[in-house]
Amino acid sequence: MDKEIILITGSSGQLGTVLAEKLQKKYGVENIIATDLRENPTFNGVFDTLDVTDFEAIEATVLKYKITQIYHLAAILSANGEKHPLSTWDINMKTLFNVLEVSRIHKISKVFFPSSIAVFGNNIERSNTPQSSNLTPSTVYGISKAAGENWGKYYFDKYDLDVRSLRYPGVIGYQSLPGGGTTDYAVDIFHKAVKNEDFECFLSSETMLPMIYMDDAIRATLELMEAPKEKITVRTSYNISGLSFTPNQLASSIKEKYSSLKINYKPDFRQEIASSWPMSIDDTQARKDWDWKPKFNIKTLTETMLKNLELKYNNNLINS
Ligand code: AKB
Repeated sequence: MDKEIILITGSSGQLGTVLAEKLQKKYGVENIIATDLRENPTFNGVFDTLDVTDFEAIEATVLKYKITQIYHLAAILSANGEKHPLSTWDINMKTLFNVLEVSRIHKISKVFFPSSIAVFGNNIERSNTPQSSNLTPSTVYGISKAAGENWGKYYFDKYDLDVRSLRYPGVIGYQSLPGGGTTDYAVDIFHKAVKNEDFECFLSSETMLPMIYMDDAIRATLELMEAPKEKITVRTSYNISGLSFTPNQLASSIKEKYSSLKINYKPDFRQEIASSWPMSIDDTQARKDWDWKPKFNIKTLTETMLKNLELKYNNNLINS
């Protein structure tokens, strides 16, 4: 196997933090080039600041390190994106075009582009939402992801650039915090429980959404990226499913250990976004093409989150 040198954009984000570490273990610390807009002094490994909206900057990074693969994670998420719709579109699309173009010009072997359940909007079957649903996203973030999926396919069809993509549900992990998404409540609630603080939920108690535990999300990403090219039949983006729950169901699961946890439901603008998203996802195609199967259910997810956050807070590894 040729040596892979992997560039990650947005590496300080929720997924990037964990993915960078997993890729370092797999390919060697020196072969993972983590980048983000801002310095990350605590990052263990090779890190450069990089503004992905700047084509010359990303091209210089690709040439400097002789990059062979790119995981393009930098993006503005659903809830934050609604505060500045036009600049969200500009940033999400400009960064993607720069990554696709630099990959085409410099013959990058594989590109990973994260899509999201946000590509779905009203007019879908909300239960077991099929892979081939109509995409009528309700947020600028969702529109940028739906467009991005199609641009990925275009670069594959037209230039044979091997772009692969997953439609992530809400990702839940203890290692990092999400920023500006509609599913963020499902991480925040764990931090509040472990700190013995009350939790105010910005979604209503019965809002069912698809979620995935971090280990499953990372494993899905690596399994997709490692699958033989001929097995990838979806060149827009694969539906993947982890589990689905409501805030009420998650709270009950946490209360098995933290029985005094108090939750106040105060839906805000994010409720409308969540109500337009699927409640659960049909990921048959991912299962068929590259053997996808999630491992975590609500019980194992809750236990793992609580155990690891307790360790972190007790060792003062997180600011309380
Ligand atoms: C968000 O809530 O915006 C993200 C997502 C589902 O893509 N977590």
